[in-house]
Amino acid sequence: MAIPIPSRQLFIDGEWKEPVLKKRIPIVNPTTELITGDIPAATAEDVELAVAAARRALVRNKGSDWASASGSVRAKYLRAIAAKVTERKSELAKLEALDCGKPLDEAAWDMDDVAGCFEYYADLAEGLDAKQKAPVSLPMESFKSYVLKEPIGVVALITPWNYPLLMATWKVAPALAAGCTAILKPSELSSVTCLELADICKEVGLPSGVLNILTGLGPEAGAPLAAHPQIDKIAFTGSSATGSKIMTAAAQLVKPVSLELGGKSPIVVFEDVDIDKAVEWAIFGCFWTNGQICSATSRLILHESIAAEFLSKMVKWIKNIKISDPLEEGCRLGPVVSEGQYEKILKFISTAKSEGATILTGGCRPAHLKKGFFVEPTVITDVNTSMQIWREEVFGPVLCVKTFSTEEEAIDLANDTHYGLGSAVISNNLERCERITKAFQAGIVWINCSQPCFCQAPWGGSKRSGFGRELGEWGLDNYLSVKQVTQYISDEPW
Ligand code: TXE
Repeated sequence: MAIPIPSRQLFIDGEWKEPVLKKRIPIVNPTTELITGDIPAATAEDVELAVAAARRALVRNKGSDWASASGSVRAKYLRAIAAKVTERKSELAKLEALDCGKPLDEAAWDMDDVAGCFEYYADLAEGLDAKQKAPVSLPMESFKSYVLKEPIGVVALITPWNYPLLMATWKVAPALAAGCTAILKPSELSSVTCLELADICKEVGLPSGVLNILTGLGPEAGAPLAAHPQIDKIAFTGSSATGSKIMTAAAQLVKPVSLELGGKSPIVVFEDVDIDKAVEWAIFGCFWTNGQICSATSRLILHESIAAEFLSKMVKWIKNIKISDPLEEGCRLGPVVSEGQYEKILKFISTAKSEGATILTGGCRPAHLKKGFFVEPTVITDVNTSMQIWREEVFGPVLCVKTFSTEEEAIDLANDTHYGLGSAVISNNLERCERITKAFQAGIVWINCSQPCFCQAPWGGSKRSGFGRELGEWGLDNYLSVKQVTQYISDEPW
């Protein structure tokens, strides 16, 4: 069932290019721990070539460049990419599962979302044509004013490993739709499907230099890209620590950035719920993609009157989750992405224990799996708010639980974090849900669910989860600059 991982080069100016320093990074299969191939490792020298190519593509020849092509021309390419992703869905899903360990079914759904996102931004690119020269009403008749929305320029897109191709798409699709040219730097831990995106761009004849893909290490490829003076904007998804470095680099040249960083999102469950349904959402909200989701609702805030029944049902549910090779039929939980993440998660669990918390279920490698970076779905109780497990993002299948007695207490617990990405409330009282929605300090609120995501709705956080919004029209605005044009139209002298 497994397929060989294609050996690829960097994708610069529409061509495969060996890295100038000829370096490569091994790909480790997180299920078998074996090396299954390698990816090219870009350095500052390759960044120079990619940025130059993107700049040429932006302003190639007057009239034949990407930035001034009409939205409908750009849409044609985006739709062609979407069609190829759909055509190659099963192969891409297998590569994604092999590379980052997510169950094959989930990887296949990701590919549908990738295609859907390219289609969606194709529609918005077409819509841009009609929105040009949007009039602004002025209080003086002797002037008229309008707004031009123009591509920001050459953009650097730096992405993480949890949804490798989908996170890249959230940035590439709107950037290209807006008329920007781009350099994508995926995570060194899972770059395989992004290199296949390069192959797709070649197949559909995307003009050379419009999208360049540089795989490589953060400090060697990402840092020179973020600091490059010819980059007009940086869009980043990843850790808060790296986000802060990128913001520092951008500040040197006063470059715009959008940052989608970590989270420690709460899910508040009231006493008036259908417990079985609520358990299912809480499990989905934290263990989907192995908890490696920036918005994972990894702090369960549970009304004390239902806590015992809820947790006992939850443990029963968890015991039935199939943990296996992600390519195996029915797999619900695969390995985490890397040995580093595996060690980090186990360390979080042991620190929680040493700080006095209780491991209600999980906490170890599953006994039936001798190889691979597998961690059991873990639920931790007897948590207090000063513990590391309550405060820091684990980015693994680890849920911590606290109980509450009043609504006010629940809100205080939910907001007791430096992060502000996702949040969820489960209750049959919709008035209460509305109150809680307003009280949550977060960019996203889910009511009676957790994690559903649609490319039409804005995505992003507050507090240390970053700023700027991806997806929807907000995602397109990330890559557009607004130009005010005001004309004197009176015959009278000024
Ligand atoms: O993230 P990094 P890592 C969190 C999660 C995880 C932790 C570490 O808690 O355990 O971050 O993961 C590139 N200049 N999230 O180390 O470093 C890097 O190559 C420019 C949350 O993988 O943030 C990769 O392409 N770029 C998160 C990207 O940044 C640099 C998703 C993300 O890597 C760079 C991933 C530098 N100096 C991890 N250093 C989420 N919000 O979804 C690294 N990179």
